[in-house]
Amino acid sequence: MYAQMVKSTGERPKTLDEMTPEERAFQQRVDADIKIEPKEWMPEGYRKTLVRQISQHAHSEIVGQLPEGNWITRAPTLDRKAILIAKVQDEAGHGLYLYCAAETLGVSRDEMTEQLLSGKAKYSSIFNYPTLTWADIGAIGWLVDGAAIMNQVQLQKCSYGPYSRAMIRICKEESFHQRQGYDIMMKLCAGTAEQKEMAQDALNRWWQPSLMMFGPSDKDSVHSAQSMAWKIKPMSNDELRQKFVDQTVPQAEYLGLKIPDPDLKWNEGKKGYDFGEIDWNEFYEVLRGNGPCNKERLDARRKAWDDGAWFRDGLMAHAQKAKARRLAAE
Ligand code: BYC
Repeated sequence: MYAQMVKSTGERPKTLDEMTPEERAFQQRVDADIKIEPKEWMPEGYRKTLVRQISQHAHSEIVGQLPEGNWITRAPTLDRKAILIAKVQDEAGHGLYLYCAAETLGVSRDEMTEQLLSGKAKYSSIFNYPTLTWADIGAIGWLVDGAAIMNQVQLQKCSYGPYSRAMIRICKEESFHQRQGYDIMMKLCAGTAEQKEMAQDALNRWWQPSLMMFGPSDKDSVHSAQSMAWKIKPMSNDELRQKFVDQTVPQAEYLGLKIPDPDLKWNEGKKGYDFGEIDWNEFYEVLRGNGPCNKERLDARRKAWDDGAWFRDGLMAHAQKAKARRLAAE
């Protein structure tokens, strides 16, 4: 019941020869980096892929408020509390821009919510892990927002106009989020031995789940080939993961923390780091609904939806009365 059950149905992209004239004209626009806008003709598969990815992205922003929201009342200072409230609020805003971008493709907000709450739609695996200490809030900002930006900077170039434009603002806010996380880690690492240990423990627990955010390895990715052909995804999962590792290792060194990977090694030939195999079994278990917090996260979202029913009903009733008054006055 708590599994994220959208069925993957990846297919090989069509060659230009196999395309209909409409599909070929569409692909040529994409290849020429002309943005696709809501009212234009698009292949049904392109529309469905975007609805899947954008709605899952939106759900991730909304569910992603929960692990950090959990620390708002326990943030160590008034400043930290104010910053964390602002960050969590930003995530809600990101969810809203993204739901709006998905709505331009003909899916309603209610349908997307139903898919999340019934477990049919996925959200990022990362949000099924618990936030055990204050250092986890630092690690989320540094690593989770860091990984998110790495992916989202590329998505600014996405071929679909509304998604690509939503990403521009989101990326600006995410970079503030990443800095606030790194700032927490810097403070902890310059503090007592216990505080530094807490920072190391958070890194130990969040490192692998952060790498999993980029999705399965390219050889196992179902959608990458088609999504890259349509320029929905400008870079592959493994390419982005590599960029993230290369960016993050020096940041960990600056903090005096050790990345929990015995196989991590600089590779002069590729001018990047080699790193150990990811525990894909754990990744797929989390996707199947068996992560440490899957049940808790979906229960929280269902409760929020049910608790808000009176408010949605009130808004609808008010809108209907206002409309009736307007019609009567005409
Ligand atoms: N978790 O063929 P693949 C944030 C699924 S939130 C769960 O490679 P694709 C923040 C994938 O959906 C930012 N599921 O797929 C918020 C597919 O299943 P379906 C979140 C995953 O789509 C609050 C199947 O595995 N960012 O920043 O080509 C606080 C096969 O994968 C995951 C986004 O959502 C995963 N990690 O590539 C702090 C970015 N990975 O749908 C921070 C937008 C894969 O067929 N999304 N799956 O059932 C994307 O860029 C792409 O969808 C992905 C996956 C790279 C994630």
